[in-house]
Amino acid sequence: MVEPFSEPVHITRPLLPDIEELKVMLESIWSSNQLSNNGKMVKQLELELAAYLGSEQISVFSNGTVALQIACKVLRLEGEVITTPFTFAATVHSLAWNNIKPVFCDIEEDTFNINPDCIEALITQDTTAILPVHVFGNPCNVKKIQKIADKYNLKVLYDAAHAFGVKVNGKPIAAFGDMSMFSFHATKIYHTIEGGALTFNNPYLKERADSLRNFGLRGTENVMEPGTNGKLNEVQAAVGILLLKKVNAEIDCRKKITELYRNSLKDVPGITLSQDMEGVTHNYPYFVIRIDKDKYGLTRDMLYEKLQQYNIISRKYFYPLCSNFQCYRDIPSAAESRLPVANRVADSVLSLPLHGRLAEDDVARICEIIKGMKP
Ligand code: T4K
Repeated sequence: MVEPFSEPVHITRPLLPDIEELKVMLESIWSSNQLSNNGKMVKQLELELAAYLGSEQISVFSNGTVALQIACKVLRLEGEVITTPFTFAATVHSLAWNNIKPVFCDIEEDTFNINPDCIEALITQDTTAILPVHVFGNPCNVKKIQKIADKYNLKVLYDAAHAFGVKVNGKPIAAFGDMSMFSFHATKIYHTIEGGALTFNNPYLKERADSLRNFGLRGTENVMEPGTNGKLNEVQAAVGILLLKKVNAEIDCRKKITELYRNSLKDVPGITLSQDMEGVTHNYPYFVIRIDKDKYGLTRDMLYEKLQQYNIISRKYFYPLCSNFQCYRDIPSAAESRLPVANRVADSVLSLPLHGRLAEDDVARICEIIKGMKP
């Protein structure tokens, strides 16, 4: 009988910068007296991130949600946008905040990403774009999506909140679509405490995004359009600069833990494990399992509850589906009958603890508990 953990084992713990290095950065900010509004640290961070993410043009923001809201404006999206219901609320809310109608598309059973084969049937005269999400850092079928977008003259805005550093056949994930949004929230593998970024595949878009994050100002006396305040401050940018030096080691640790989980849980009947995709350089942001209640003997919700009794904090990302939120469920495309795969997936997935400081012994113990629970 494996004992419960004495302290909670969290689904994630943030990557932290070296405190002494941060003090040096803070002293530099203090002596400059520039705390926000596109200061030295933000400019340095944008340059370093552009190199890391393989994108010539990048803008950073106070969070990923505001970045996505601004991206919709930059691309002049309106009418209807086709997206996935299997995502965090922020994806769909960003459309709604721009008075755009989300149109929900079903997902693929293996990757949990938008199913490109279901997109065309949802396109109407009002469709202006596709907003796919690289869920859990697994790249969407970028080729098929672009083909559809080209055929119908649609924009593609990727929610790459989970996909920091991911590559497809050596190509950075930011290279696909018109724009991509990355989240730098503390729960992400790379972060600026709160923060986000947009990468652009058209050199003219950055200028407008930078203006929109700063109230629509161009210079001190010109306001071109109604912008918002989406600026990242200098202290958070300093955290970002320091964490960029640590993120590769974090990804390596997470890969190792993912392999431990995979080895230990591979033969458990009723548990399906997430797998690496061919040609993809993964970043291991989440470790997701799927529960088949008939074969495992417990439902996903029962396992979730039981893990809590052992002080293991798992999460049902992404349950409930966005299409089942009260604010979206009356949209025709939100009907459960139109999203059979997404509903099935949302009812059976569970994300287990995964972060760079999670001890190998703890992973082994979590796996023993999961195996021991099977009736
Ligand atoms: N698109 C997608 C696909 C997204 O997943 C997200 C955000 C966005 C867009 C929007 O990006 P942002 O605007 O957030 O940049 C978290 C995050 O708040 C959210 O960023 C993230 N996705 C979402 C999937 O997860 P919660 O509500 O699950 O976080 P919370 O507070 O329950 O924390 C989870 C665990 O992390 C806890 O067990 C404790 C630990 N934790 C958390 C924080 C914040 C820490 O140890 N330290 C911390 O500082 O939403």
